[in-house]
Amino acid sequence: MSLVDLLRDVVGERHCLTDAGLRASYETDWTRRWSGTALAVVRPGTAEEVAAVLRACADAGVGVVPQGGNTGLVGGSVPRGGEVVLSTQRLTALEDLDADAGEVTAGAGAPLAGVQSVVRPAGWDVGVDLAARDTATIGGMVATNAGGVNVLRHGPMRRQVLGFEAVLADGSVLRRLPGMPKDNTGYDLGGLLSGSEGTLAVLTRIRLRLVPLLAHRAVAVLGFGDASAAVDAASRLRRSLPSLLALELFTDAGLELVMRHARAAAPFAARRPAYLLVEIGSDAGDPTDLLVDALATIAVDDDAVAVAADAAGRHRLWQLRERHTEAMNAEGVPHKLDVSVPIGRYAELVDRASNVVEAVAPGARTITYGQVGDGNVHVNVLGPAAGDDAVDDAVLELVLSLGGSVSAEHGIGVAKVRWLARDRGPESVAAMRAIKDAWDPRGILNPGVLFERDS
Ligand code: 2HG
Repeated sequence: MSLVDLLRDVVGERHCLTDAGLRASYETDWTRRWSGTALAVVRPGTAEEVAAVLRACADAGVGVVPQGGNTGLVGGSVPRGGEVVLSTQRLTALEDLDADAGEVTAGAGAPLAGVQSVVRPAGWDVGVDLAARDTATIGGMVATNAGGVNVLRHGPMRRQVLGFEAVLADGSVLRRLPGMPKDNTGYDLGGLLSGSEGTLAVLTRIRLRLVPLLAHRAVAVLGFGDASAAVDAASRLRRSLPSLLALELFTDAGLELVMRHARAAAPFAARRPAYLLVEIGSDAGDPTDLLVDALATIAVDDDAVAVAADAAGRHRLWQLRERHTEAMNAEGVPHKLDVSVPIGRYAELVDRASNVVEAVAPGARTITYGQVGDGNVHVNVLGPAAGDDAVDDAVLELVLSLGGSVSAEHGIGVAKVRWLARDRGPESVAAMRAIKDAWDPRGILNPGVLFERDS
């Protein structure tokens, strides 16, 4: 019996896709920079079916690429050539919402927005939020240790994981559900799987720690003469506003693209080189006065401030930042460098990134934006061909020279494999590799992600 026939037996004809047209959307990631052909796409409906798929692929020596919402930006969720894509699309159940404890169990394939819509009426929220919320899945977010806009307040996805269910390459199932906030019983396997990018196991269910819902919000966008002034303002606001939820930086070049592609209006008439978006939250009424008082203590021109408390106004301001990704995609196939640096070097990275890009790719366009509250900069470069790594190398070299990390929230994927050892050092990579070899000795889980394929 062929592998595809075996997979059909496991998941059913309808959920084993071999037709090129049906496979296509699973084979290319959001950037369109990363794509490959899959032997088949399977959509198991239970952990047991996931286990059977993994066993069949291991026996056949065929790699498996786990995929959630396929919103990844580093090539980690799409095939490189000939693997089976294991989509978690059918693992969407939400179970056991505990409104007293603030916990819920989500199927790995549950989109973030779906979980938000279930827990918010109960007075809780998911600690991680991001622009791709309608499509990004909880399992994919844990597997990549996604960060998003509220890391300065609640930390990344790893911090939201209380318990999990996951299937190892040999089909055995690890289950720690519901999981406890205090749980000192040996190695933190849920923590290890967070950020493992599908190389150690396939996550099937996650018990999430929820955070109290801050239903009242106020948002401001401020304009500054340069990135350094915006970063200074962000640092002051971090100290003066304990209710801070998000601090996002973007530049006028990015705003220009968003205005063009998303038909958005500028936040105020006076354009500035750099912008800061600030969001605060409260569970006890409109926090606008608190925000306005804090803004009065920082140096910002009166004609470069927009504040909104109503939902439509906040949405309008957030769109200016959140639609950067789609605006970049509308311009071309961007090189995406998701990096972080110490806050003290943030403005320097924003300022120097375009110079190092220009030096290796004259005429390329560099647009930067990101979460200034946690040091995350998204350096996007338009111009160089998808397979030309020169700008990636130049930017990542700069990041390391500034004491930063080559991946802040998107992961290593296939895009940054060459940079993992440079960033973490050979000893750490050897330790990771030893774990990989112990858990997945035949190397079938997401081959080519995190580590070189043949090492
Ligand atoms: C964001 O922060 C996402 O908006 C996407 O992480 C970043 O488009 C990007 O490069």
